[in-house]
Amino acid sequence: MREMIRPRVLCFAAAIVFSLCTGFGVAGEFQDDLRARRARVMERLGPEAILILWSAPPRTYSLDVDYEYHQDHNLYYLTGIDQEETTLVLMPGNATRKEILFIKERNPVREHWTGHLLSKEEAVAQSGVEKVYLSNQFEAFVDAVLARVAYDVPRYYPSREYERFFNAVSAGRGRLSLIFTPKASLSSPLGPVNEFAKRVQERYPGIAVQDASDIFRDLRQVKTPYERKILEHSVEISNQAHLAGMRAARPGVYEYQVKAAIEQVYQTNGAYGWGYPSIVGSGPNSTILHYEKATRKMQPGDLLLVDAAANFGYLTGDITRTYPVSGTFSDLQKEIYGIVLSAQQEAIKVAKPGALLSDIHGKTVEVVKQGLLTLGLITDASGDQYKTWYTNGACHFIGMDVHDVGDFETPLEPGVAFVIEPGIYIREDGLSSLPKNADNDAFIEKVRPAFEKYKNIGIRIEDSFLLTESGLKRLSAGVPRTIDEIESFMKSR
Ligand SMILES: [Mn+2]
Repeated sequence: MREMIRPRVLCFAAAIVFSLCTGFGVAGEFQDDLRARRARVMERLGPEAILILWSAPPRTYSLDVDYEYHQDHNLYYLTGIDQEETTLVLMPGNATRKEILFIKERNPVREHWTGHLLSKEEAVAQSGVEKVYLSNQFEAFVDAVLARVAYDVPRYYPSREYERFFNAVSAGRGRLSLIFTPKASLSSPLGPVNEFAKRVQERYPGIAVQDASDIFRDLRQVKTPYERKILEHSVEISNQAHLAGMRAARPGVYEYQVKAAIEQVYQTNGAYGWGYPSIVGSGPNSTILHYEKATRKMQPGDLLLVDAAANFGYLTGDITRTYPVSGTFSDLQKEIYGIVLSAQQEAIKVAKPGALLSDIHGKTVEVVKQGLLTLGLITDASGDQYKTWYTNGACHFIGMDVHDVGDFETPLEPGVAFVIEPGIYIREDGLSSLPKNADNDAFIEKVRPAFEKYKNIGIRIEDSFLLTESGLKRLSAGVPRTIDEIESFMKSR
């Protein structure tokens, strides 16, 4: 027995010594995860590639004021550093320097104005990357290694540091991996990454340039245990924010006051802010999918559609609730609400390992079609008439981006986070905006009575889910969702 225990005790002791020596104590869980993420990226890259990832540029708000800085998500995913002018290089074939970070040089005068910049030691501690250079060394580094010249290695001292990559380049197998920005059109200017790729191809035609987007798409689609924990916490903040919004909403109050109540909860709970601009739309505004103005005064009898979530630790959920500002649903509102809710509830049953997001969406469509037919808002459930009123897709991944990267063709597995968000929007111009033709004329004539009854009702119900080894977890379950839950919450507030 004793023989079996001893190795575990040793490992434990070694772990303590390691964390004491390297300074990765309490904060080490994130750094361990970052290291594991980089290792998985390097495995996909292979030893003959070099990956370069740049930080997001600061963006001007106006004149000399910038928007709050927000890091590029792929760079943050691998470094945990949210400082501008940061570049990560991965060279999986290197002997020791497989991970290299470039950071902005410290400058006391500048730091007096705009705050602390990371020292090399702090960058090491924050990212777990052990080789750190200054950003003004990046040009020289890249020029050297692409030309097969060892960088920062004593000149007359034989080094095998970069040998694997250099040999690959000599043999015409060297690859440069970048994340390309999608091209808007042929005439739009190339982004900086594409410009960089073009210059490399001109100067080093032997190095193939490849897009690394798929690697990040695949890895980010399956959340690590650490990410799951942060995402759950992020959604919990959003849940509290939705409750605050429900408490603030009433006739005579402006939409922006509800928005303020929601976003205050983000700030007081240590979130960076919103994961996407809050949508707070009352009355007819509830039928606008991405209504962001929030300027209307709410009227008795209005429904309020709130689609909002916090960004905590660079992870965001996505939650929508639609509720009556006076506290009780009208009968007509209940009819539409009931359809959307049962569409979501039926779809949840489909959300199992092995399913595709399109299967879940398909289930919502089935239920919505039947409901719209029953209410007289469509005349034929076999075709696409429902798309007049159900205009959004029910599912997308969530994570660092609210519409997160991920492959829709990959079956669901534990670690995948996504939303189910069916909606019905009876918007004022829903019929008049249909293309003019005989079919539509007949359709409009038949559904007009129902349209007049339900117009200006917009309802979306959206929850954030995490598929785990023990089943599906509705992370936003803390926000009232059924008609009873909502009405009793509004009564008790
Ligand atoms: Mn959504």
